[in-house]
Amino acid sequence: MEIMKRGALIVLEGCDRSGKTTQCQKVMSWLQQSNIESHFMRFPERSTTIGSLINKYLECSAELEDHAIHLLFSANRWELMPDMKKLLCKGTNIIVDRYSYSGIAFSAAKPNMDLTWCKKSDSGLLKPDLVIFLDIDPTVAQSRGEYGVERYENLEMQKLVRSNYLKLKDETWKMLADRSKKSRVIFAS
Ligand code: DGP
Ligand code: NA
Ligand code: NA
Repeated sequence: MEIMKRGALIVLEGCDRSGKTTQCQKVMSWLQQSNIESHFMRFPERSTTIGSLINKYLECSAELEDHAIHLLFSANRWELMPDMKKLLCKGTNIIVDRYSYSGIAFSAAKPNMDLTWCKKSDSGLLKPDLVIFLDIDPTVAQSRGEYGVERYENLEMQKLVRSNYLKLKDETWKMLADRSKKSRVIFAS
């Protein structure tokens, strides 16, 4: 009897302009060339009803109270959980551009929001098998194209977000340092 292997849930995380989207595309094309059944997803997924509200918030065309938008980001992950479970169960790997760690790191960077509270609404979501964190110096990110277009893209916020990410790191994380900085080396945690 052939035993079906569950797909792997692989998440890429990092501050804004850390290069996640580019790296996700590279990983996806490598997987496809290698004939490894894989599916790409991203959070926030802006195409749903909840996602369109999140999109308006990020583009600054809507204002939402901090806790309320936090819960919407979380709901956006919950609404896609059944699809993710189905894919993983039939053996498809999923590569995800951002996940709960963004949810916690970004929201908890706001005044009057803390990590413990922010973790609660994502508790029970599928746990990733691997989290690849693209670590970039927020001042380097700031110099990249189109920086500052969306709500959270400012240096103060991104510094707080990075320090929150580092508090969330666990045994599933691999840290990739930015290669444009010569003093740093790529290391596996
Ligand atoms: P992106 O589409 O990857 O550029 O992400 C959009 C922005 O939203 C980015 O600044 C990170 C932020 N973000 C992603 N997920 C969450 C979340 O769950 N909560 C909050 N507060 N921000 C998030
Ligand atoms: Na962004
Ligand atoms: Na805070």
